[in-house]
Amino acid sequence: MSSQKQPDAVHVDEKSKDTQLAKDRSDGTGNFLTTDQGLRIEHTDDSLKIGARGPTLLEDFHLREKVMRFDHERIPERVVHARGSAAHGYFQVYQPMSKYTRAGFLQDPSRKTPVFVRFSTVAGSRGSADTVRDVRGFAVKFYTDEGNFDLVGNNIPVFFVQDGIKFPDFVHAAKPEPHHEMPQAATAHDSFWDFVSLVPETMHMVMWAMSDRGIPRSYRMMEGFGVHTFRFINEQNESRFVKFHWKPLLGVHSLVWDEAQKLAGKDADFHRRDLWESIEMGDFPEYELGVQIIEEADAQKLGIELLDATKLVPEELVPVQRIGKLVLNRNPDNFFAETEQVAYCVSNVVPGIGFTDDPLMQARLFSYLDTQLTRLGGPNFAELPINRPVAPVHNHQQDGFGRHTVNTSRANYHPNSLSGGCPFLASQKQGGYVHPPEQVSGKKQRVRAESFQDHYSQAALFFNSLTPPEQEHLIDACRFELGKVETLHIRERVLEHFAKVDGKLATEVAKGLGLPTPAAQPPAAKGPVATSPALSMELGKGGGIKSRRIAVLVADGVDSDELMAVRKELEGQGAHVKVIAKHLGTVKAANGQAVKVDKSAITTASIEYDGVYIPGGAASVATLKKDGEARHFVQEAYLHCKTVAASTGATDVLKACEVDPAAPGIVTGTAQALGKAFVTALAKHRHWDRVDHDRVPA
Ligand code: HDE
Repeated sequence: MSSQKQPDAVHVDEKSKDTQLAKDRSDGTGNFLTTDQGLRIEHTDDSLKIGARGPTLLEDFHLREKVMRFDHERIPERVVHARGSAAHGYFQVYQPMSKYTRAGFLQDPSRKTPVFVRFSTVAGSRGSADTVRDVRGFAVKFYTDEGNFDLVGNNIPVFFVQDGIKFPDFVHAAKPEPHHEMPQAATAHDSFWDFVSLVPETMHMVMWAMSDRGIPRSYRMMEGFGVHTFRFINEQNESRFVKFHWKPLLGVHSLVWDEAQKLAGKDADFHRRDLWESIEMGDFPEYELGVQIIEEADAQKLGIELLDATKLVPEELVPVQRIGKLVLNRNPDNFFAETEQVAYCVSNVVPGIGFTDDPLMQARLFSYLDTQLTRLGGPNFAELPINRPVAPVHNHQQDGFGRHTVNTSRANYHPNSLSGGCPFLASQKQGGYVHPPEQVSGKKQRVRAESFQDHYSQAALFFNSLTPPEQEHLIDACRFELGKVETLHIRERVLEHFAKVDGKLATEVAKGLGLPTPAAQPPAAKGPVATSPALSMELGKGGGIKSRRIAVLVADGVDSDELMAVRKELEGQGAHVKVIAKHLGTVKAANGQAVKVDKSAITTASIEYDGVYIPGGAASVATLKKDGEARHFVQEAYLHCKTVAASTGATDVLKACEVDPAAPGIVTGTAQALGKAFVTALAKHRHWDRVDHDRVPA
């Protein structure tokens, strides 16, 4: 019987996962309220009792079920990356990649593979703020014909430690301290920097985390990296090293630290909201998948230890080939069922993709599967709708808490004859996963290789590749974080390490801490390149103003023609305009028209926008000049180096805010002329050249 049956197979397309999930969706609209057993309920607001004021009955199964279900709603949050937001979408390859890999989803440019992507912070709890200084997770689950492939990456291409055995120590040090559980979602405390000061391999990643990469403007505007060196394996079983990258099409952009801190209070969901609203508005986040492919024979020549996750391969040395596009186009239906229950596992690979001996990666291959046993309550979490592959699943795994699958075969073991030997094994040709053969020999020992000992050269490479404003931000971040460290010798020890990265870094941070500068000791080891422009966000800026949010400040008497002209220009470029006034409803324009107000000033702030525009209209300008809230709005945007535009008739508002109309990123002129210059200035994202350290912060 079994030999005549064709094996189950799928031909995944963009909708495959959605169709599968549809079977599990439940919509109460137009339906009766029922118990979990399907029994219709006629009354749910009062428990069953004897008399109106009498005792409640144990017999009340509806009360018991409702309260019992409520009591058990919580599951453990992720031990790291607890705070996250996710979206559905698809991945499409540009060209067949058969020369390098036999992975099916990387062959056919006409096909779209469904994906589920979760972005996260690392240190904070599930309810912590989005805009804290932290690494961001960038985890992608590809539901392919050949099973799920999970690329569980970060927005920083290197990691703090080289060996997974240090991960628990590192995370303990970074998380809130054990005695009082403070601070939440922040590394600005003694135990984190104590660890850093004693484990110099952290230095490269510390540079990244203290740079503007640690405070992204949006999940849609950050890069992603697989971090480890993986393998691509082709049909001929030839193996090459590969490093994965995600490149956002909107460019890579950040917040400024003051803004990030204020956002954490004004809108703790800033990144979550940005992702959700963008997808709802049709601004689908897009990223290109990039690969750096390295021939195994060339690995030694690179002069970079590919198994050391604290090292990157500069793009100038091995270019990033862009091989496909990821598009996120659908928000989840239910946060818990999808975003919370999704389980990414580094060990989920497909034929054509393999691992390396990176000791950090090896620990991850164990950890994800293991942690999910606790978090999702047993071994059957792969059957949860969001985790279930679209590819067919057949094996002898069975039982355990929450089992969904009803196996019908009598033989639950291999080999068997009772079920004709089924399910049977697949050869490589039939899609079986074959580990690439590798010759390995050596002594069993607990050691760190000599090639893992250079901890400073790439930290220096990163620092030296930044533009002066980016370096200044990094120095300020270190002054902030170490300024919060209470133990003097920890601060001093960190400075010693900074001196081994860069003299200016150590001197400037030391000044902020009021400590003597340790003697500079530039890194002895030199990498193959002195600087890598690709590491600077500033040098790689771009992406136009699509999906950017622009605030327009108005009051009664506003010149609505000017407002319309600038709005048209901005919206023509894909930006979103929000009209802000003292109150909701409408304001009356100079020509008598009603202008709809999107937000009242009390409910919003400049930190939620990428730029500000003030249209003319004598009465509106006179009101805004006097209005403290409006002035604060403009001054704050100015201090955060955002583009501020004012029509000629509104430049008095700039004056009232002590904003120099000639400063970089300040655009003035007639509304007709101003639009284009405004768009160009907004596309620069921030104007660092007008930083004014002596101003009173808005
Ligand atoms: Fe993770 N990491 N990690 N990690 N990681 C987890 O798995 C771990 C590392 C990353 O949105 C956990 O399901 C170890 C590097 C992301 O659900 C856990 C080591 C990178 C996410 C775990 C690392 C990451 C996690 C916690 C060092 C970038 C969130 C909950 C050996 C390449 C995935 C869970 C999501 C989550 C372990 C280091 C990325 C405990 C042991 C390097 C994006 O298993």
